[in-house]
Amino acid sequence: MNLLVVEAVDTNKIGEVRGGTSGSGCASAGSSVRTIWIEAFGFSEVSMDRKLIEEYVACGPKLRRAVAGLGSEDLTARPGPGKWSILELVVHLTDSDCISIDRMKRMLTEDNPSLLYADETAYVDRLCTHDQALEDALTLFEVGRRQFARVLRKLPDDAFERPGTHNRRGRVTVGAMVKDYIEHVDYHLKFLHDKRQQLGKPV
Ligand code: NI
Repeated sequence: MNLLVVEAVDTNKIGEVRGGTSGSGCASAGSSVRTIWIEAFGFSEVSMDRKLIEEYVACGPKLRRAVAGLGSEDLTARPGPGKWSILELVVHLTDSDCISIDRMKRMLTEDNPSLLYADETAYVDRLCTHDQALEDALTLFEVGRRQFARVLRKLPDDAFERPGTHNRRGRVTVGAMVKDYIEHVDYHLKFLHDKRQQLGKPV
């Protein structure tokens, strides 16, 4: 079925609505109230809870645990739900993190910078994802968050309200992005766990 899909917690895509099937990893039909709210208003207002920074870092080990015990055939198989393999899903999370951390850095160092759309489906389809290494993707993800958390922990409260303007979604803030990128991992881990189930290798 062709649906208008809201990519629920893809911070680099929040608010973007596009036509397509709900098969790919991020493009789930499971749009949440939060997503609809973000869709309507362009950004999520959150007061920064410092514990979120530690949750943000903890996503690295959590992602690593989620792929434990999988062989190369498991990683490149394409069990449902979603069209992506587990390797594609992990590389997507790593690519999204590289983009989001760069965006937050620019929001912290420039006044309301422009943030450009990135096509996650094209990243997976055109960037030789199955030729990328799981271990390096996990390492990039973990190291990126661990290093950026050292910055986040030192920021004054008002820094989390610093905005950027996405060319499709409008205003976002640093604090909202930290929260959304915790949710981004949890969102995709649900797919990953279901894929493992289909492979006969539940967590
Ligand atoms: Ni995503």
